[in-house]
This record gives sequence, structure tokens and C-alpha cells, in this order.
Amino acid sequence: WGGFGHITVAYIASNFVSDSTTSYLQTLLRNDTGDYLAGVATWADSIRYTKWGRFTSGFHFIDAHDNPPTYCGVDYDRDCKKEAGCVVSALQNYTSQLLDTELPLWRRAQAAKFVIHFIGDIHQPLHTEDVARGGNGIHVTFEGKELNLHHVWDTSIAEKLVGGIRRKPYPFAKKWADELTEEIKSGKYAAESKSGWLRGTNITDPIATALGWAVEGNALVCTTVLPEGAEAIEGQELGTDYYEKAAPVVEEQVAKAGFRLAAWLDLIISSLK
Ligand code: DCM
Ligand code: DCM
Ligand code: ZN
Repeated sequence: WGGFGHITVAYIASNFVSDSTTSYLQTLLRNDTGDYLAGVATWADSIRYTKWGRFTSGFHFIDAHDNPPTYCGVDYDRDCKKEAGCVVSALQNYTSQLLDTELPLWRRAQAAKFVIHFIGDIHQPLHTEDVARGGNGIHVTFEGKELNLHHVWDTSIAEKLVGGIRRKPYPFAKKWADELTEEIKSGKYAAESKSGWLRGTNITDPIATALGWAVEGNALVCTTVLPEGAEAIEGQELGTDYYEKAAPVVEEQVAKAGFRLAAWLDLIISSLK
């Protein structure tokens, strides 16, 4: 996701974590405000193009070598690059660093920031797809602007959904996060979030847990992102009919990511000591 999506995911998570998780992470991240998660949600993107952070650039996605829309699917051994890693292996690695109380606090703070970011990214369907580098190579327009499909899913759809963010991502993300939090607690996501969104979540098996999230997002590539394949979407205007079908999917993926991030952080923090 773009910055707005990541910040929204983090605000949703802040609404669901336990009080002890909140105070533990506020201390670790040295921020005692309500923005302690939101304020670090985009940090991983800010370092990926720097010299020291280059090794993390492949951690934001997993390139599923499937064939949408005919066949979707993620296979860890096939799709997670052995040298560069992927978002699934990165989530396992940084989860274990956050759990390791022998590591220096700065390392664990850094691990927390990666976990917060990557649980967001794994829920962006095009972060679980190889085709055209996750859609970066597919040229489209959105409300007349020339963009690539990856950018449309990262940024354009979410920003249109809330009516634009007018260069102020934090207050707009907070408002959207609070609305989605209500939908999760007692609105359109209440039943499914309680019965299904945490199914398969297992802190002793981060690979299987993250792979489950990846498979779910990747299936949306076949149904909603590329319902008629990559060639059919090239050059198309996506701000109207396509947007109407995609927006509810973006909204649910952002809501799920925030809810699951909260559960994952609770599982980590409650198992310490
Ligand atoms: N950080 C780190 N190692 C580095 C650079 C930064 O652990 N080489 C971490 C420590 C702080 C955070 O980044 O928790 C600071 O991030 P920022 O500079 O975005 O405030
Ligand atoms: N990306 C992806 N899958 C790829 C390559 C990139 O999901 N195979 C994502 C990472 C960034 C965005 O696309 O969020 C742009 O990546 P880059 O700047 O590497 O082109
Ligand atoms: Zn990212």
C-alpha cells in the first residue's frame, strides 16, 4: 500500500490491541501518543531505497508464479526467493526478532516497525503476484491520469474511497480507520471478523500464518484485480466500473490487515517473559 493505506492499517490495529500491548509498544517505540503505530507504519518504505536498507527491498511482496485469471495460488518453495526473501519469510524473521528479548532494544524496535509494515503489504493483492512485477508494468489510467496498475491498487482506489486526502494522510487515515473499526466491531464485517479473520493465526508458525494471508489476497488477483487477465486491462480507464468493484475489496483488505496486525502484536507481546 501507499502511505495512506499503511497508516490506516496501523490506526485500525491501535484500536484493537490490548492495553498491555499498547504500553509495551509505546515504550519500545518511544512514543506515548495514539500515533505510536501509525507513526512508524511507512518507515520500511522510507529505507528500502537507501544503501543500508537495500537488502529489505524484496521483503514487501511475494511473486506468486501463477497464471491469473485462470489459476491463482501461492507456493512458498516456488515463490519465495531463496536469496532475496519475500514478505512471508520477512514476517517470520522480524516476528522472531521482536520475540527475542536477548536482542538490543533498537533491533526489536526495528523488527516491530517491519512487522507493522509487512502485515499491511501482504494484504495488498498485487503484493502477492508476479505478473508484470506485481502490476507495475501494466499501464492504465485512473480518472484520466496515466498510472500503473500497482499504483492504482496501492494508492488511487483508497484515496478516492475517502474522497481524497488533501496532503494530510494522518487525520484522513485516522478517520477512515475509526469507521472501519466500527464496521469490524458491529457493522458489515462483524460476523466474518469474529468467525473467520483470525482462523489459521498461529504464533508458533509464522510462515503458515503469513502464507494463509498471502493466498487469500492472491485469490483476489483472479477475481477482482485481473478478472479478464493482464492484457485486457492494459490501457483501460479504471476510475469508474473497475473502481466500483475494486473499492470494497481494498476496504476489506485494509480492515483485515489492521485487525490481524492487532492480533499478531497481542500474540507476540503476551508471550514475552
Ligand atoms: N534505526 C535503526 N538502525 C538504523 C537506522 C534506524 O535501528 N541504522 C531505527 C532506530 C529507531 C528508528 O530507526 O527506532 C528511527 O527511525 P527514524 O529515523 O525514521 O525516526
Ligand atoms: N512490488 C511488488 N512486486 C514486485 C515488485 C515490486 O509488489 N515484483 C511493489 C513494491 C513497491 C512497488 O511495487 O510497493 C514499486 O516497486 P519498485 O519501486 O521496486 O518498482
Ligand atoms: Zn511496502
